[in-house]
Amino acid sequence: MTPLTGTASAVEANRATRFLRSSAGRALMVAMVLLLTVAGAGGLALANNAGLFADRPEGCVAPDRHLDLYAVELPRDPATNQIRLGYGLTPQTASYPGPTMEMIEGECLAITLHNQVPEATLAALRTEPGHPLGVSLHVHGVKYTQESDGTVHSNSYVPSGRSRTYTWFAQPRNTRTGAQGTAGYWWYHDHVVGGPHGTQGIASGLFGGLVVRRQGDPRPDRTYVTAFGDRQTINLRRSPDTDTCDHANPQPGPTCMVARVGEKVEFIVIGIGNEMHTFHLHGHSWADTRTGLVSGSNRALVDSIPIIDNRTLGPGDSFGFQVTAGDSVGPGHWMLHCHMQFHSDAGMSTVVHVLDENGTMPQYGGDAPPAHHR
Ligand SMILES: [Cu+2]
Repeated sequence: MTPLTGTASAVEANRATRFLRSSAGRALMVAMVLLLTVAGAGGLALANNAGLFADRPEGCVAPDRHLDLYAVELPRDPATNQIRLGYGLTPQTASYPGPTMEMIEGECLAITLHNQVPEATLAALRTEPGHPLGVSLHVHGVKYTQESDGTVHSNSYVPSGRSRTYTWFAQPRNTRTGAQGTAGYWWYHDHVVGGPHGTQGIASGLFGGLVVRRQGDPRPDRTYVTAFGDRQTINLRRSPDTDTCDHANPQPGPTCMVARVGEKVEFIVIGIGNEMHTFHLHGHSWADTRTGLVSGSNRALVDSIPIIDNRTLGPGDSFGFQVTAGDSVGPGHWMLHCHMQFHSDAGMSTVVHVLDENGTMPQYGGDAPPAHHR
């Protein structure tokens, strides 16, 4: 806590003490104690009923920001004919992964999830007889109450055609209370579709990345999410479908990772499904820290942090980092792939296209294009 805040608190405390010593203050205090007693008894009597949990975490006085998020059915996967679902800030822009959420520590975010997935689709994905039909929003890393858990047992999911507001709090670090803060690379996903763990929701596309920044963190120019999953997939796709960049007019997106030399590019890496993976990026490396960066000239600190270009990723894990595109290596079609060889051989591979300063897609040397290239 800064000295300024401490001074302000002391003034408040003195003012409160003076008020409580006055007769009006004493009368108000008696009234408040009575009110709390009545409310407390009522709360205990109702505590067995569902739906009476606090709707936001302590520290979140009111949402600072509000978003609408839509869960929709997307066209089936052309390669496997599997059902595909996606989250979007509008129904028309839903995708897998869903929109990247960004928060800053101290911020409280309210997200209203609108379930536009037809009930028949949810029924087709159900793996447990009688399991409720709905979608939800469950988040890692930030704070939320049972009301925003996104699970069936807490009744915090959304039937088809309905909406529900979830509240996330990016609790800040507080050395006085010992709170470690929530800054980091996280993800959000459905926890209801198919069965009580949302296994079918995640496998169908209901997931996305979340970055919580700490005050003063450097901001990237671009952020890409790569979810490593089962069946040797990146964002549920296998090469060549992992990279659909139009070389004449590349449009950044989940299947077109593109940046100009010198841009700060951020990756959010998520492990979904059941298998272990190793994330590897060609031509770039990063510090194995919260941000992928390490600053300062403290030699002992800097030397204690490994610089890596490959990191293991288990189910549910997430990490992220920023790199300078093409730093010292220039433009190129830099591979990004799982380094379990049988995974990469099966198509768990994509490309980050680093363009030159003019935004020109680099040409391949030699006669034959690389194997990943359509
Ligand atoms: Cu893998």
